[in-house]
Amino acid sequence: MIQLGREMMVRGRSAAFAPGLVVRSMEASPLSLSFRVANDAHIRRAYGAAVADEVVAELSHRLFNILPANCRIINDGNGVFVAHLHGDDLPGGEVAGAVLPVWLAAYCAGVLVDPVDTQAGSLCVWLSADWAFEGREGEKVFPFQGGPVGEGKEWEGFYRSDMARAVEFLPLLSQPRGNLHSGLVLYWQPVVGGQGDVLYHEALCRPCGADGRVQSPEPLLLALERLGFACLLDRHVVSAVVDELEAAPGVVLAANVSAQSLSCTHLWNEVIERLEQRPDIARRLVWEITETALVTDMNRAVAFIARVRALGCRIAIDDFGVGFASIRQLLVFSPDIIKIDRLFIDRAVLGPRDAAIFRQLVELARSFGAEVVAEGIETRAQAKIVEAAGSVWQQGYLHAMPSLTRLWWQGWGGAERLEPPR
Ligand code: G
Ligand code: MN
Repeated sequence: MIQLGREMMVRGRSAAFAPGLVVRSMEASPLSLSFRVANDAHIRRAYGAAVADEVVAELSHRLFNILPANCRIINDGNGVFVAHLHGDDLPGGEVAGAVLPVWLAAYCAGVLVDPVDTQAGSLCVWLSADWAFEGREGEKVFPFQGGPVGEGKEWEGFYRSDMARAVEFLPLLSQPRGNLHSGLVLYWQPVVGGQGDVLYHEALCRPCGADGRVQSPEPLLLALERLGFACLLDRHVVSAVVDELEAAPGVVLAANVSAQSLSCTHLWNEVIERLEQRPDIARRLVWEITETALVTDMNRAVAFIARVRALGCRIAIDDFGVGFASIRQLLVFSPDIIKIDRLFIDRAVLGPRDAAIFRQLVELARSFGAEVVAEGIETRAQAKIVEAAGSVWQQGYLHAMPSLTRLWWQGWGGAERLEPPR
């Protein structure tokens, strides 16, 4: 039996929700905080209803323990629970409007990196929230960016294995950045020009296990994207890159960000604030947008890009030509830099037809007024084809392997190369 020091209100699934609680009729409360387990349907499908109910019960208790003593928490079923708060010490309407979204977003992000223990093992839970103050509805906070529950029997197994990865990795992100145990190390690889000049250095994250072994990032990144959880990793990397920019005046650095993460507006508050305070750093930061996942909320993504651009940041479209990086995306995002996926230079050396396709892609990218980068240059023959296309930047093993060494500390590519944003 769950022991609680205070009264809680229960409705609907009350018996399973929290046995032993007092059930009373509701009166109107001035402030209500409504939480939704955004991946409730996913958990229900992959682990069963009992586990999904356990998640709601555990999260309600966590919330109950930090809210004022007179709060009441109602289980609305289907992963929704609502905290009702009374009392004279509640913030006024204006204060609530300013403070609550920030607090709620931080709380929901904190829950995601603090897995919930259930009979099926630990699970990472995406909480979305909204609030109402004296009948006035507040905004939705921490909207979910993941896809719907998949079809087919195999989906459950895939979801469980993605979840196992997230449970192992996401808690590491609550460690301070720069801490070796934060689960990630950054490798660096420059984007170079014909004269050995550097456009910028790209940060490439590599997960680092408890044994200290560095792994390929791809399985983890794809698992987090499928779960809809990629934005936490992306925020961690961007923050770490901003740390580097702060430490090295003059250098231009890039971080990879999944297009999925751009719609997570509240999560970026802290990063945006830092960039607002340091325009000199914002101007030296490139956001490389990768599109291995479909953008679920294009309007939010476009608004976010406009916002970071207004701060002076540059936008690059990564892996152009594959995945969801479409020509429409170029029109919408109008990037400062377009990186042509390595697939095309790999093929370009095979024959004149593929070489022509590569050249045409370069022309297309140029017509958007962007700097063009050819990715994955491994051989002299490939570099020659790129050079023939004229003023195209290059990145790849031929020029520099991704490395832990910060080449700009040794004076390579220390200068600001990029023009101020248009
Ligand atoms: O999606 P994005 O282009 O940012 O991915 C970069 C990845 O490609 C990194 O993991 C990096 O290690 C790898 N990479 C960098 N240069 C080369 C290259 O010349 N050839 C190949 N095959 N991979 C590369
Ligand atoms: Mn990239």
